[in-house]
Amino acid sequence: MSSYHFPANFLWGAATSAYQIEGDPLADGAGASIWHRFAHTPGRVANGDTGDRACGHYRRWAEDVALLAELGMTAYRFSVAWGRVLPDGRGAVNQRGLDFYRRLVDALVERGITPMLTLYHWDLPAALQDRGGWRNPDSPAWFADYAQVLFHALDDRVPLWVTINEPWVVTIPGHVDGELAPGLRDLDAAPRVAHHLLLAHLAAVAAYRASGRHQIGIAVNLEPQHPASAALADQMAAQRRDAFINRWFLDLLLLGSYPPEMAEIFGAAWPEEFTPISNPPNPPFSKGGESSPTTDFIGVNYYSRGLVQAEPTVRPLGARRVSPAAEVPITTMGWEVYPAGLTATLLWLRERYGALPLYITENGAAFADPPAAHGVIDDAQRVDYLRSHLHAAALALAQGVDLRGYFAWSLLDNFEWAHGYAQRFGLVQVDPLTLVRTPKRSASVYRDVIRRGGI
Ligand code: IFM
Repeated sequence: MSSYHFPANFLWGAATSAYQIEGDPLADGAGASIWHRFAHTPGRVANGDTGDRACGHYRRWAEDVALLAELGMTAYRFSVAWGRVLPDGRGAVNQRGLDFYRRLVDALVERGITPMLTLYHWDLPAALQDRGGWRNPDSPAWFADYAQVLFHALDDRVPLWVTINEPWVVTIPGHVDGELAPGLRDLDAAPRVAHHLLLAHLAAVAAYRASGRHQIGIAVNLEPQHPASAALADQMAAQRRDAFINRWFLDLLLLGSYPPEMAEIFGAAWPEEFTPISNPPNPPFSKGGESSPTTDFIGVNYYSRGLVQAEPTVRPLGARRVSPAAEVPITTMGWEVYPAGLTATLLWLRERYGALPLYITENGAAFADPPAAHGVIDDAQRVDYLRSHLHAAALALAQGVDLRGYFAWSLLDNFEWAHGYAQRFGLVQVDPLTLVRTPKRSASVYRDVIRRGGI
């Protein structure tokens, strides 16, 4: 394919999340989140970095909206910090926190930029963690109550809602590996944490169906899993990892039961009653449809593929992801640049779950950018990554996949969780001292793609 025109109403955007960019996490009466607590615990985040300042977006939001407009973006995906709106996670609304998001949404709409609002991008209010967090069976109801505050305040201007970002990451790095907040190592809790996240999504969708006027979906991290060798053990490991990462959440939402591999993966820790789901009672899950009662769209966060090797000592999967061969391009996160996996993922989603609308809600790469030369940060590797993945998306569109938008991760260099500020995903550089924003060459390449509506 030498050139391709995307559909006229295709959304072109960039994505961010609250804790990663906002800074001032306790301003104006906000309650602390688990990420605030985690980052302030010595040894949890590289270099002792925290989100206290981040990109200063909480004060510079108007400048960032102007930047989105200058780059020609037609959409912007951001998340709301639950604790700004409900400092204790439940109960009284903090009007000043809510007003911050009202102003942001108003400014986006004024500029003709479609807001896509993520309700939960990992920053649970610490007060709820003190009640067990996502391990607590009440957590879906907490989430639905919080979601309704936002629906009520913003649904007239926000047409696209995402409930939860990457429930797998919340569950495994957050509750099993201890790498991300809340930093637990509680393997036995993982199936229930995941289940509560799914019930939280369903509860928010049910609330939205009662009052909302637009579209609501979920964003999942997906990557094809390939065996590292032809050995049968590696092939079986890749299949288990496919269930674990790609199918755990979507099978339940769209097919009505967990993948059979889950019981094998978790062994005694897998609750018997989870297969099939009993709550909600028998919703009309239907494979092959263009709509689903459980989600209006699927948000795809795609970065790379997994190369999988059997490794019985790694719990719970009995497998690990291995590094790609030395000659393939990799990012500074150690992730292989593998655009073909994006096309494959989009086609796989349609094949397995039906023709639901899809958005690429995150796609991007961390590289060590060169210093500016003659005023230009020539992030050539990110430019290649962007181009090749847009091409991969176009290949899926050309095969009839209902892909409706692309959100680059990320608008700004930001707080990359346990890596602190060391990993840079931005189309726009943020000077760590002055917070001055400088668009990189990838930003101008993206602007040209948007202007042309194609590649
Ligand atoms: O920065 C994260 C984001 O918060 C969730 N998806 C993956 C990105 C890169 O690691």
